[in-house]
Amino acid sequence: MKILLINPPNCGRSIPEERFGITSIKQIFRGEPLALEVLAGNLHGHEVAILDLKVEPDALAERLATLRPDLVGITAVTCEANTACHIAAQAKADCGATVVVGGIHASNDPDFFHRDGIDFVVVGLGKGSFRELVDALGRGEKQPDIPGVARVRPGATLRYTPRVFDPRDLVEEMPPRYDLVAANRGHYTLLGLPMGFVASAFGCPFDCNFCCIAGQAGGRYLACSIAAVIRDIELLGAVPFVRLVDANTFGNPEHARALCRAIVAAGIKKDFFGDVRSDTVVRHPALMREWKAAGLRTVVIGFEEISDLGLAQLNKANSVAVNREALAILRDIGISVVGDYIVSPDYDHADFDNLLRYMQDNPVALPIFTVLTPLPGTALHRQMQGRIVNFDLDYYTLSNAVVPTRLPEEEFYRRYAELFHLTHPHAKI
Ligand code: B12
Ligand code: SF4
Repeated sequence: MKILLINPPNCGRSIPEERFGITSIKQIFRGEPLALEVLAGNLHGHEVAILDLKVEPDALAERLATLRPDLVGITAVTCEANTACHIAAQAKADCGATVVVGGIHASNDPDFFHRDGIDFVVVGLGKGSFRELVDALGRGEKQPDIPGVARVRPGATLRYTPRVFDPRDLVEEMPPRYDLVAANRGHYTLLGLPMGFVASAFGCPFDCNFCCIAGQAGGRYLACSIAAVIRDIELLGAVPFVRLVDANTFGNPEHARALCRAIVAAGIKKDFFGDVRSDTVVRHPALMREWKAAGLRTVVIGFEEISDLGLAQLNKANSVAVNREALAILRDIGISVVGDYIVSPDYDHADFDNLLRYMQDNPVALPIFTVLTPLPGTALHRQMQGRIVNFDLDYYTLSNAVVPTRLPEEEFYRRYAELFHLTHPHAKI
């Protein structure tokens, strides 16, 4: 079968830019489409290509015309969901391909893709289930019943058997096909650094109400085997910086320690970036120190809130004191910190002032401010549903307010933009 896997172009719309001419908030990120490389790894025996529209935004029509794929697979985060539907429609119209959509939005809100132009929606980890689907289609099955795969039948309700994910869904013996995007490697930089992506775990054992990661592995936390992670790091070859893309790289501290030791034992000399919770840092400072020696350069921490009440409202299961202590530990070890903070649409001027003061007292190398967004499929979405006024998923970039702001909108976005101006000049990663 000829299979084309498609990464949508950079998309997402910006209210501050469109309504108030504030252009400084919207950021363009570009990194390799690891999900597609991972899926391709388990499609041996088929002719597989990856089209990364973030690198080649105008290549869709030409690539569909030259490859004439039998099957098109599209990945999408929430702000890419509308674009994924447009890509699906074009793939259908231009070459009648079977269209499959997967990724974090499909996993949390599969019903969104229950529409004409799409044939199947893959919910959660797809490396195993997508292969099963391809095999079933290859055998000529029209309505395969595969757990985790929903068949789209417009007019009927979207029905599927939820998949109970386990380590077999990682299909670890098949490495990601980094080679399929080798020509794009020069474009894959993050924070200006040439960066390769490696997955070392999926899902997260926590349950923060705004977070969509639970949908990735059906609420489970699955760590990849040490051997597979080492293999993937080595497959990246000369790329000097490696982002462990897991939502929670240190979710199993013993496993994380074993991985760190294996990196050292393998003689790997790279700079690593990974996500960690602040309470893990505080509970396991020795682990962080060991990782620093193995090359951990920067950690991304979701601090989210600057008060214990705010953290509790997000079900973060953490405290401001722990956040502060983690920063002190990491400063002492010499690991730099990218900190995520959530700005509520309910912020008034005093809240913005407090956040700015907090950032001065607790500086991080690179703060990232997002606007609290009820992502479809999350507990927060169920809580805030009645307040949502903007349902256009193009705006679900985490930098737009989709519920009314307490401050007049323009004032809200001017203060939001100011957070970046006043804190970013100190960035050093
Ligand atoms: C790497 C990354 C990026 C890279 C993306 C590289 C790319 N695809 O081009 C970059 C840096 C570019 C990026 C950008 C953004 N990102 Co991002 N990113 C991530 C991160 C850290 C890892 C994703 C990843 O590679 N995982 C590893 C792969 C193997 O796992 P996976 O994607 O889940 O894939 C599996 C399944 O989902 C499924 N699957 C996935 N796709 C498909 C497709 C098919 C056909 C099938 C069958 C199955 C399938 O099978 C895969 C293998 O089992 C996640 C957080 C996380 N830990 O997941 C955030 C995350 C996905 N990003 C997020 C966001 C918000 C963004 C931005 C909007 C940020 C911004 N404000 O601009 C932009 C969006 C880009 C745009 N269009 O403008 C959110 C998404 C929330 C949401 N519901 O939308 C996440 C979850 C972070 C978070 N916790 O909030 N991101
Ligand atoms: S925000 Fe972080 S800790 Fe909370 S559920 Fe998501 S990935 Fe886990």
